[in-house]
Amino acid sequence: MTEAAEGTRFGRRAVLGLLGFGAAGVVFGSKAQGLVDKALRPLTVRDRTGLTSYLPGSGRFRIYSVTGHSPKRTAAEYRLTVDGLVDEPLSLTFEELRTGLPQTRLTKDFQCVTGWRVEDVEWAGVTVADVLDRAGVAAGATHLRFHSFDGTYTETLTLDQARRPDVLVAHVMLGEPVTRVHGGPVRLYVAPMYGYKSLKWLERIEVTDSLEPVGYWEELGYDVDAWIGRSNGRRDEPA
Ligand SMILES: Nc1nc2c(c(=O)[nH]1)N[C@H]1C(S)=C(S)[C@@H](COP(=O)(O)O)O[C@H]1N2
Ligand SMILES: [Mo]
Repeated sequence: MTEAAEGTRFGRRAVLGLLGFGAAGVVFGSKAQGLVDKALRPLTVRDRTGLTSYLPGSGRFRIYSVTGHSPKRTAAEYRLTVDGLVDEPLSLTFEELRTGLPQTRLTKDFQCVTGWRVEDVEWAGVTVADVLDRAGVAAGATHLRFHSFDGTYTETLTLDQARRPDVLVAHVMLGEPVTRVHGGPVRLYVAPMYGYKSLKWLERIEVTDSLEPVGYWEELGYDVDAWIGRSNGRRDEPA
């Protein structure tokens, strides 16, 4: 079976499986993304009919998971580890993230590097800057590496990028607790950058002195500094 045909079969089955969660579509990470997109078109036509707005929580997002599934972690069992070059490693509960640290709210767009955009999304959570202040960043640190409990996806930011006031450890998206398919209970939201920086199912922030290894999509050729409108050869409006 060709790569494209396999992507088609897997894509359709997973889309059908996920529709119950309110997903509009699923795309799997592969260099054949364009082919997978084509294969999914009959199902994502629902976007244009407006049907997805009746599906709870989906907004107009497309649901992406490079592993092909949505890992599950309840709010009660959730922990966010902050470690590496820090003064004091942290293990934060969902409750601490929701009530024990300063809360930041943002209403901003979400822009995927493949072209789709969702306007005026309501986000809330704790800025990465506030999380870092709690842990204390040790001398020599230059980068953060974010890890997902899907076991595969990673992302990086420089310390300066991560300290911006519009970079969130988010527990609210679309004005509601982040749903499982959108990376709940806790995901990253990096407002000034393309969507691939907004890692879902966040479980660990590692403070390091090295950019390497780069994140999942960067390894496949996407820009490390993913500024909306100023990277990846695209010209989109900032969020
Ligand atoms: N763990 C994980 N995070 C991820 C991805 C992924 O496949 N796995 N896809 C990224 C990409 S390319 C985009 S555009 C957004 C999509 O977010 P959504 O699935 O909530 O629409 O998640 C980003 N974060
Ligand atoms: Mo994306």
